[in-house]
Amino acid sequence: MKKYEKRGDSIMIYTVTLNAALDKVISVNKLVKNHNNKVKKLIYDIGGKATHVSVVLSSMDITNIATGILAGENGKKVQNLLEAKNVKCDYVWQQGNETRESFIIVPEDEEGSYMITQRGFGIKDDTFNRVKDKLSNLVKKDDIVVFAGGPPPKITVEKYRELLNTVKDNGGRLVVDVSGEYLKEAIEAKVDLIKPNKAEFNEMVNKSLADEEEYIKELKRINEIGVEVIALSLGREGSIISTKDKTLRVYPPKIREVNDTGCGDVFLGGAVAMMAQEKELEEVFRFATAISASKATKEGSSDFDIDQALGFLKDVRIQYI
Ligand code: TA6
Repeated sequence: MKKYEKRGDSIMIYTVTLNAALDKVISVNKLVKNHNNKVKKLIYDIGGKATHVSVVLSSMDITNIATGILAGENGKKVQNLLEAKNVKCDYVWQQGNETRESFIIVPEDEEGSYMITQRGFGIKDDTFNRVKDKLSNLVKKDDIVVFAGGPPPKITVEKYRELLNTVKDNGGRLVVDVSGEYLKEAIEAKVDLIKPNKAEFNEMVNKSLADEEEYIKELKRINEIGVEVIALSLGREGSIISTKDKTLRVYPPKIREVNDTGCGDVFLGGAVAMMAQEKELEEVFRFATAISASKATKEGSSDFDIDQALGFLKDVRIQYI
């Protein structure tokens, strides 16, 4: 992993959630179509992806600031949930709107969950400019800025690129978890780390890659363009980590899954936590995999247990391919 030039002050990490969400995690015994399925348990949790990265960093006492866009009573609920997890918030608020809701249905009789997310409200130019100005004023050389989550309406690919460039102009490092045309922009911007899943990767390369060898060929092509690290998420099967010099196949520990929602976001949070401590590639993604496995054993979308994750480290298997 790229090393920072030692700075007098410590680096800062900013997480940018442009389309935060209030998650409503609903567990049911089983989900039956055309049936009145009764709620067994309802948890309000933090949503929107980069928010989860801040939750991981703050749980490890790694200094960070959660920013992006919030609105209304739902926005206040999200900020309260973040602050209850010791996350320092500095969001831009848009008046007259409500932060969206994500509905995550977790049937207890099967693995996995069903996620239904609202699109979110349209971002006004003034709101966008305030986010851009905030990043321009705050980000310093070698700071890490994490963009994660689908952008909201009116944040065009061009505007997204403007935000990435604002960070780059200040010498910041970029970690991006996004899909579609936005992911292509991130690659063209030569960000430091991207974390697509298989579907997002196939969509981005515009073909359905058949086997590991084809994936690795495409991964190396993107490394050559200038993206330092690509973490290709394979969900429950783990991940492939690609840099110019190395390719890792990382296998997660065996766990009893309760809710897979948020695993990718907590994985990214774990990776950023290790990057900020300048750990080597293997250690970065061993920890990312372990903490993501811990999240899978929890009900909420931003829950995990650091001690449980540390216990999983020995069970994460890493192969060089
Ligand atoms: O990955 C989990 C999650 O962040 C949920 O918390 C839910 O809010 C959803 O994803 C939001 O995804 P989106 O891509 O719509 O930003």
